[in-house]
Amino acid sequence: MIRTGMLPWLKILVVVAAVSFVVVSNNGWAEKPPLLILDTDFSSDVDDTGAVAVLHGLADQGHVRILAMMVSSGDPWSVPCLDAINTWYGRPDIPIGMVKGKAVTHISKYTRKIAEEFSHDSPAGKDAPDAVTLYRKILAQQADHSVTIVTIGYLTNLRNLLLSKADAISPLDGGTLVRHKVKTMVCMGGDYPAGYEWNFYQDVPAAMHVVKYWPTPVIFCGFEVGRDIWTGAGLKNVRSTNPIRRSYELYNRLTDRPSWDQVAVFYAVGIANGQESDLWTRVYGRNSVHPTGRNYWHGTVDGQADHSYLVQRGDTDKIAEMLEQLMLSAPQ
Ligand SMILES: [Ca+2]
Repeated sequence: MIRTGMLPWLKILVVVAAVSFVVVSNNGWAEKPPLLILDTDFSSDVDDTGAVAVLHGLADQGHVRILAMMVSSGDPWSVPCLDAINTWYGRPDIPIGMVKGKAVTHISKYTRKIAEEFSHDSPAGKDAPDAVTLYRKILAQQADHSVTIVTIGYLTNLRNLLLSKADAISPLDGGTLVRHKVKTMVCMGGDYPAGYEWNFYQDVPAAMHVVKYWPTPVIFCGFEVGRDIWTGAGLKNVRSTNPIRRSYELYNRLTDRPSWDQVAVFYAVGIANGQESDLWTRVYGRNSVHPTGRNYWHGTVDGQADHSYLVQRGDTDKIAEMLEQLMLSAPQ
């Protein structure tokens, strides 16, 4: 299913690859899996667990290498829950960073249960590594312009990263480090061309700062993109020992749910591979976040602006089926 969905991406792949210098193989994927960091709130909604399943599914197919995951939620169970899911997928050593300082915190329907029911070796959230320190360590070790970041939660960690100072890890301040090491950021946040969306209004100062100052191209996946793509009920068909199934069971009794975060992760892996999707097109321009938390889109700039947002053009049911198949993927 995933390969069928990918084939039309090949149409303009050669052009994209020539621009971004991604070496691709004949099947349209980069020969060397591109590097990706996931930043997630992983607590208040369950589409984050679906997105992590999509990411592991694509990693199992050899299409991405997961460098690290960062948690932007203050929920102390988020990190152990995430580590439990990574462990179940056979990647127990993915470094996980935790937001420090002021953090948006909600009671989760699933994080504590998953952390208690599934094995992992992660400390509680407050003892987990600082996300900014981990970002700096990971980024400092990578080649220039080699890392894709996908954020599917609040922008707290990324704001804190931008504001970080030079230190023993790197002589570069956060903004310069990001500008050197990051290729693209994909952001599930906002509503386009204008609106009011959870990931932005939960931490408005962070959203305002990141949207204004992030120094690489940013592709926004808005509320309206994932809203109509419903997935999750298919998890009834996998074994009960699957933690993704368990999280949906705890969240909404294994019924369907919009796929905001799955879309962002799926798109991010594609774009990290140098693929432009025929499932979504892009509108170029410039995003901004108002102090109320509302976001506004500002025109186009000859297709050269460093902000763009996705507009769906593929079939909703086919996208949902493709994403859900990835969510059902078992560890390799
Ligand atoms: Ca999320």
